[in-house]
Amino acid sequence: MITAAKPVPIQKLVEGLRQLPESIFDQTEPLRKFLEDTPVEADSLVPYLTWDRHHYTRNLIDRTPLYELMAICWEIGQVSSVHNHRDQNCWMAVPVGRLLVENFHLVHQDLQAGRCRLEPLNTVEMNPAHACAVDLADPVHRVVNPREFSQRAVSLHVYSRPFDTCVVYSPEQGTCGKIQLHFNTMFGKTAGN
Ligand code: 2CO
Ligand code: FE2
Repeated sequence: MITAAKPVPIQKLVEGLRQLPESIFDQTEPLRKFLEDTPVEADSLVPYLTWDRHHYTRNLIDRTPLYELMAICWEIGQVSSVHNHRDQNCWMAVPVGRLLVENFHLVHQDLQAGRCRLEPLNTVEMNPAHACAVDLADPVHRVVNPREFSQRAVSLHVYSRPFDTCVVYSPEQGTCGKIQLHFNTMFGKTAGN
């Protein structure tokens, strides 16, 4: 019989991440499996949850030189831009609700000229039983909380190493540009960035 792992408080996940050897963060599957095998109790995330009806919120939970861990809160119908992760590894788990990751293949990019060409690749669902990793071969994606899922969602993101800018793309317009990323809260307190 397959039994789902018992959810743990977020602090347990942080302790676990801090104990992992640095080399784990250079691969994708071991940490994806670790996140799937270490589901997080929704109640323990309450200090990190903020909601904004205009945009998903980014809430930093832990950061070391090696990785950052954040909770992202998605109202019904919210989507991210299509974007990259600056060549960093990324893993996402969804302790609350369900989300879709839409992946794109970047056919061409000229950041100086602000031009790009993208093709849709595939769509993957993330939920409490399924964590995912961004594929470094095709790292451009957007996250969607579809209106028809009819519920808020919370995702946990591990980025290694931390990054605070990314490139956003418009597949329709064929344009791209670099943006700065901000936190709504850091370590449970309103962020002043
Ligand atoms: N990468 C986006 C961010 O950090 C969230 S979309 O999922 O990776 O704001
Ligand atoms: Fe992302």
